[in-house]
Amino acid sequence: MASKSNLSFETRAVNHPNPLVKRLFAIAERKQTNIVLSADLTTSKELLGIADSLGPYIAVLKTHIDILSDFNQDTIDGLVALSEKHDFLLFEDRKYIDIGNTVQKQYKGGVLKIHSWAHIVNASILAGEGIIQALDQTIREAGVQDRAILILAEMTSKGSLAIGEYTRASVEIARKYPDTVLGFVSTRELSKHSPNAPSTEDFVVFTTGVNISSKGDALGQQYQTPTTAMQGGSDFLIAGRGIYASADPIASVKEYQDAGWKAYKQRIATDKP
Ligand code: S5P
Repeated sequence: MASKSNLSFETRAVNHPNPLVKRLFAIAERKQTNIVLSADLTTSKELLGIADSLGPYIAVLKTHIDILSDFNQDTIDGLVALSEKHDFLLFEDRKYIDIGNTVQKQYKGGVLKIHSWAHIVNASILAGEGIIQALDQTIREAGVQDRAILILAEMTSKGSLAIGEYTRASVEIARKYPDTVLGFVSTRELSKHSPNAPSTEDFVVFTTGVNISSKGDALGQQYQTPTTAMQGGSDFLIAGRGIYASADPIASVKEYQDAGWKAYKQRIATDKP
């Protein structure tokens, strides 16, 4: 049994080998939040505005940097400054999916230079292990301590094919890169009952498709609540429109923060390994 989800972030941070995970858990405990704001805004002004106003209540800001109509270096400088001001990590939801050689160029270069500013990126293993090898290599070559990868092991959209063997392979590949793969984007904890899990293993689970008041959208998105996500073994809750598109985003982010933190506290108080 390798589930660590019954332990507090503080305890997990002590034993975790990855410095970025230690930092993430420390941020969560310090700010008492496990909310990842999916800030899918389309102008730099809106993105930086929401990051500044909601920054105090979140652990991570997730971006889709390629949806900005006016992306430029000031956008990046602004995001980095706000991540320091409000003590949150930056997660670029790039969902890399190509051969390793191409992905290295997409990660390091282009106009977006994602490696230079995003603490966390995610990738699909549809194309095989080479993609993780490529991202891992780039992170190692740069020699920085604060870059890591999440494997997109499941998806929330209706009819998703990221299931079964694909999801199992995601876990197997993650195990081979313990220094740079910190966990998964998935709807639930994946490695809990896995017979091959080493006892030290502690993947971090980021769960998207989280919304308190909606079940889904017209384009196939499917939601669960903060409470069900946490009961399923999630560690960090990714929420977008439920927060930024509400009438009062500050009130909403506080509501998600309270729900997520309460469910986390309940889990560590009651769950048994
Ligand atoms: O399976 C997934 C994986 C991701 S990263 N389903 C998702 O919805 N996402 C992302 O989470 C999606 O790209 C979007 O940025 C966010 C969900 O936004 P919301 O507005 O539906 O909460």
